Amino acid sequence: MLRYFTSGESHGEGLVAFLSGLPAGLKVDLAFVDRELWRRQQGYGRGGRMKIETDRAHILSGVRQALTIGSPIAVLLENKDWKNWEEALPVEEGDPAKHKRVASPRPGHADLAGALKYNFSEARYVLERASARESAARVAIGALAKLFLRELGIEVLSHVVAVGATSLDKEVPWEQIRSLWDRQEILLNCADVDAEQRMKTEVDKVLKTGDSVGGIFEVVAHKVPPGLGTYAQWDERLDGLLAGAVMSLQAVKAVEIGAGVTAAASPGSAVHDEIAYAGEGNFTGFSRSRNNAGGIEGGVSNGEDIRVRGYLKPISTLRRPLQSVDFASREPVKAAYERSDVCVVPAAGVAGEAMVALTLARCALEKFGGDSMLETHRNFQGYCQQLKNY
Ligand code: EPS
Repeated sequence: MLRYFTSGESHGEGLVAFLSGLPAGLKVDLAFVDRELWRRQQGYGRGGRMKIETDRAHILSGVRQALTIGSPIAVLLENKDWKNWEEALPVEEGDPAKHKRVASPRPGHADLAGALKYNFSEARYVLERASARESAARVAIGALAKLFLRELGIEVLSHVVAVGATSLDKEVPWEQIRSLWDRQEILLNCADVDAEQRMKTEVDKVLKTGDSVGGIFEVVAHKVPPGLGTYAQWDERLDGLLAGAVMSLQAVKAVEIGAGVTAAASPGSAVHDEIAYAGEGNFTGFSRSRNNAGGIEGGVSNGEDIRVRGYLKPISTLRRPLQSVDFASREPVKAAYERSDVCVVPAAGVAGEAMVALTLARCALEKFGGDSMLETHRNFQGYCQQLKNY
């Protein structure tokens, strides 16, 4: 079974991610992992931190001679900014005068809820772990999940559908999403250049006013075979697993699969994807006229592209802060401000890809199993043959 978790503080020495359960014999392309980390750092509206950090995956265990060996994988991402924080966040007691308090909680951030929960007198430790910097660790292991899925012919990528009030109203075909990956400069990772310019204007507006902006990213998983996930038990449904995985990302407040949001207001005839039999196709001879289901019916992948959207609230650290309360005096004050981003929609999309890839890799391993890639391939090909013969 594929299991994963992360540790690390935003301004600590580094982030660590663990991934256990990948079969042995998977080729690990470190340049690919680092490019995924680079992609997460891009986008118009990111803050000064991204100029400090150049995230690189330092694999500590589980990979030898460029292949997985079936043992748990640990990945370290160093925080270059740590040198500026060693006295503020020491592991040992250190000098309390050098600790950096977060004196008033930011509305929308975890600050107040976290301080109450863990009984902290201020929000420094809450900020450190709740920060979206943690998503870099997920992207590192998500890249390994992507390498595994690629072996089965599955690819996972994202694009930006909306920034603030500017949105793209057409479905973007896979080939266009795929071509975004080749861009050497990432503005807002939108497939439509005109819409991307309008999205940039949305970011410029909030940059001027000291505000922040949210948006929507869409993750697309291409060539997923029918049959991942199941309706047999509530917690094994693929849509539920994907929704939970994407919702777990910092700042995501809603998740949509396929045309889920507009479908709620449409008649069934305008929503459901009619079925035809063409005799040949990706996995079977069945085909669909459209993909409003987002590649999942009854909690099971149906062979169409899987489409999952993450809706991001605007970043909650504001240069022109909202009203809050001082933790110590309980007097009304402005919320704390610390260097931050104003728009992270493209970056969140890359983190969304990681979560979708990890979820699909887990479901694929549950279905096909295998301790070595040879065994996984054999099982996968046997199933694909079964689908062809259906
Ligand atoms: C970061 C995400 C944001 C950044 C952070 C790096 O974190 P948060 O969710 O706390 O707003 O602001 O950088 C800093 C904390 C900083 O020192 O600038 C990321 O995605 O890497």
